[in-house]
Amino acid sequence: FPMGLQQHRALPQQKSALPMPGARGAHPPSPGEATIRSNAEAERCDVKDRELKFDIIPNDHPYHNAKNPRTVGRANEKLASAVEEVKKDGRTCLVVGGDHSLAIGSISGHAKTEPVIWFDAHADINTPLTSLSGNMHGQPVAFLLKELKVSGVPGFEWLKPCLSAEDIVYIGLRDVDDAEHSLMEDTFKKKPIHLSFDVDGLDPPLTPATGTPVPGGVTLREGIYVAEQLYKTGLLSAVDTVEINPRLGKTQEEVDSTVNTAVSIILSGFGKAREGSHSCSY
Ligand code: NNH
Ligand code: MN
Ligand code: MN
Ligand code: MN
Repeated sequence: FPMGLQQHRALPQQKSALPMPGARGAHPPSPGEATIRSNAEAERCDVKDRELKFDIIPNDHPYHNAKNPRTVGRANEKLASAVEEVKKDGRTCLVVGGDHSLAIGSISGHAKTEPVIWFDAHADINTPLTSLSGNMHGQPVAFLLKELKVSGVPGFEWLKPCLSAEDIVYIGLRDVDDAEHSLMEDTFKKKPIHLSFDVDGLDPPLTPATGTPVPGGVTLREGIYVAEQLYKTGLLSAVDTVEINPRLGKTQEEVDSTVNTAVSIILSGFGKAREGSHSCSY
């Protein structure tokens, strides 16, 4: 069911909504729904929810390696219209669900979907031809991408792929199938990366000699990790390290820790790995 939330506190005119899919039909709010609603309302959100009833299509035979295509396709068609309505209502849409295949409907219904941040251990970019599991939750990105031209899947006649490869950012990937890796290599063009690193993004005790420290920053471990990972892409082509101001250090120690922190970030960006490495590519 889709639900609408209105945030009174931060952005008075911004409202939000949640469609929550579930195949049970009309039902009293589940404990999960009630918990979300009461917590959201405690935060002074104006919650508007709605029921979505999904049909289970009998004899829903697989289409290649896509299981239950008609059931999933029609559920997503409904979800897409529900999300569209929530957006017309001027609300922010929240979908709480089980199966990630719901992103096909959710993203299609949310016409303005650039960029999409795909936060997941998995790339979910299998097609009905490449999937090893047959699970639809491993395929939504392929269905949404214009480049992959997935078509002919029963239940998805309504779907028009709405995303281009450059609209997707993945965060957290760590279990990508071989076929998915090939699809990603073919689909996503690798562009050189420019890292502009303001040391005040780190936690102030790490770089006290900077002009505008703000508490609650990134740890050294996290900062180094980011730089190491960027190095490992092989695409890092320029780096700024900024807001290092030795004159603002109150003691020599403050100056030193600021400089040392910056140096370790820089070295990580240029190939120094904490587990050891043969050489840096300065
Ligand atoms: N890549 C596997 C598949 O396509 C696993 C996908 N599983 C997920 N994706 N949970 O988020 O079946
Ligand atoms: Mn997923
Ligand atoms: Mn996943
Ligand atoms: Mn700054």
